[in-house]
Amino acid sequence: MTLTTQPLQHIGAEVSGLDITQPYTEALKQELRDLWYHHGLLLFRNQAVTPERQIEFSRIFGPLELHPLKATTSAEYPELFELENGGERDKAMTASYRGETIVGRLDWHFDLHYTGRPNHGAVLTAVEVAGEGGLTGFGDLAKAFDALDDETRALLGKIEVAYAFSMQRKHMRYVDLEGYEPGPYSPKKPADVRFPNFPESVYPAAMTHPVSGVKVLGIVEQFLDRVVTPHKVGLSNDEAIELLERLVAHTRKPQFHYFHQWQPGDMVLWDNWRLMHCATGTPVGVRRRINRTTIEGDRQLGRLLLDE
Ligand SMILES: O=C(O)CCC(=O)C(=O)O
Ligand SMILES: [Fe+2]
Repeated sequence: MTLTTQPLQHIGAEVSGLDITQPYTEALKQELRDLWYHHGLLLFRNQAVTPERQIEFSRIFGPLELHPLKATTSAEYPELFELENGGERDKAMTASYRGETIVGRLDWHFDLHYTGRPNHGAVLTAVEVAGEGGLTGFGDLAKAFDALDDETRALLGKIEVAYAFSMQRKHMRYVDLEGYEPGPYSPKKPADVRFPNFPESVYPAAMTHPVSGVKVLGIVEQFLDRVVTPHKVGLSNDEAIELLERLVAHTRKPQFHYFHQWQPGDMVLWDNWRLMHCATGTPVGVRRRINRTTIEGDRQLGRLLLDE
């Protein structure tokens, strides 16, 4: 197999020449890992995906992880996490955004961020594509870091940020709450979705990718709470809040984003130590199914604020 790449819009690359029904040589596996680190986001089209093949492909990038949200893992394949819209789980995922009722919208986030140990990456495959909506957005925070001015980059090198896990979107400080109304069944506390009550987590504002060494902006809007001890770097609380507002606005610039509209046979792999992602959600009643496998995070990128 000979792989070729084509840039996607703004970030990431589409890879041609892979056939997941064929065996992988060691050289091909290494080439795929190199492309993953280089681009952060890889799209493969027209793949004859089965759960077994998705699991085998994902293992090229590391051991697989089971997600804490047990309710949605596949009974047959514990490594497979089924994301479904248009089924019985819709109720808890439904909310209103500027008068529109939407199922499964997710703000920009890193997966498992609240554990201090985000998974290394994940693979999504299209099982059933939505007739309307259902895009997955990716944002390259290495590119976002590079695009900052020198002064801001130097300041970020001295700062840590705290993230406060919460189930209610309206409690999050830096997401866009304009016109947002939770739905009648929106979860109110972690136990409502069988989640543990995660403590706050703290990350460097300028993260270093553990493998590639690239600098990654450690700012993502979901759960973002505050700069830790801003006075230590000479910032007032007001200045610290304004800094986070400015950085969140920076991460929202389309030049760092790629939104994937799913087609049957699509498979997407991303580096969760570098890219944030989001989901646009679907209108009520629209069916969509994505199968997901998760590549284990074997490094502690953040710490939990348990007893400080
Ligand atoms: O449904 C999607 O498009 C992505 C959902 C998501 O955030 C994830 O799989 O981690
Ligand atoms: Fe996610």
